[in-house]
Amino acid sequence: MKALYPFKDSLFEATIVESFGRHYTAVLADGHSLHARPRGKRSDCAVGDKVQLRITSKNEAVIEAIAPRRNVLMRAEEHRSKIFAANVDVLAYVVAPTPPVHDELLARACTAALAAGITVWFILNKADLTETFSALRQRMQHHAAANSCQFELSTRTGQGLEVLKKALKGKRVVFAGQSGMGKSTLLNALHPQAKQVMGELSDALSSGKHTTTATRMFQLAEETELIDSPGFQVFGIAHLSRTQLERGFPEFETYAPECKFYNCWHLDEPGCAIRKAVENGAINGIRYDVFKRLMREAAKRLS
Ligand SMILES: Nc1nc2c(ncn2[C@@H]2O[C@H](COP(=O)(O)OP(=O)(O)OP(=O)(O)O)[C@@H](O)[C@H]2O)c(=O)[nH]1
Ligand SMILES: [Mg+2]
Ligand SMILES: [Zn+2]
Repeated sequence: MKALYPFKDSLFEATIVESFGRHYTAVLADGHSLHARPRGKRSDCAVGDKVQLRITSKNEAVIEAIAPRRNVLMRAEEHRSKIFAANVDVLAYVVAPTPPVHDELLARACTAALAAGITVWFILNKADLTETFSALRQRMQHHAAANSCQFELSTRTGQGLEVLKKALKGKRVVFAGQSGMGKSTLLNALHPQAKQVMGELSDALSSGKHTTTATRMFQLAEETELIDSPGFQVFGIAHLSRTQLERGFPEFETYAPECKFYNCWHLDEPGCAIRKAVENGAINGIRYDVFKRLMREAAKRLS
């Protein structure tokens, strides 16, 4: 670090590797890490961002600028928004037989990713819970249209980890999902130096608290980066347009052109081909129910 101090007030390129509220950790090209804070009140910087830093003291820097992004994975409620990560290749949505999967939360997060052009994978963890795992597999089939790849594994037994590792090669992947699914445990299994704190399931569920509170990126290999993120209980998608929202339901695309009205919202309109596809089982009813809730929410916001 000493070597940098004489460069006080010079500008450096860096990557944000950790965020916790308005606190960030940034890493310079030579591997040095610094505590970085945004200039002014804004804190719209995220893990994965390339930034320009002004070094202010030995371990401190101010974020002067954020480089243009390829994409962002974010959520937005009415009055606040949160960027999980920037410039990512894949959202790996982690589920398990326990705690129970929340279908709407899953659909919301995947819709946000797909709308941003980010590929979605499903990670079905805790395969060692053999009695309940097949029910999970069945449930996840409903959402099959939203993902491009599905992995079954157990961080406890190590089953399936090698297959996932191969797929991760060369990608920047965000592990996200509800609390208690085993994201941090998986990160530790893939990257033993990660040392992410893991929670007791009972704690996570009864207190509503999340074990992981900061978003952190780990380098697995030269071009492979894994991001652990805090579990969530809400996932607002107020930032998405109607068209973006529809991108979260790619299985509708085949049928939508047959709707009677060109501008069909697929809600109560007569002659809706999506509703018909739900009735005859071609589109999953749970997914359609979630879609309706998201569309009604969007209709209120956009009207
Ligand atoms: N049976 C079983 N339990 C697992 C497995 N992986 C993780 N767990 C357990 O699941 C619990 C939650 O794990 P975490 O890794 O803290 O979960 P998380 O998704 O990071 O949770 P948050 O940080 O709160 O979002 C812990 O008690 C783990 O031991 C697995 O493969 N099998
Ligand atoms: Mg965690
Ligand atoms: Zn329609």
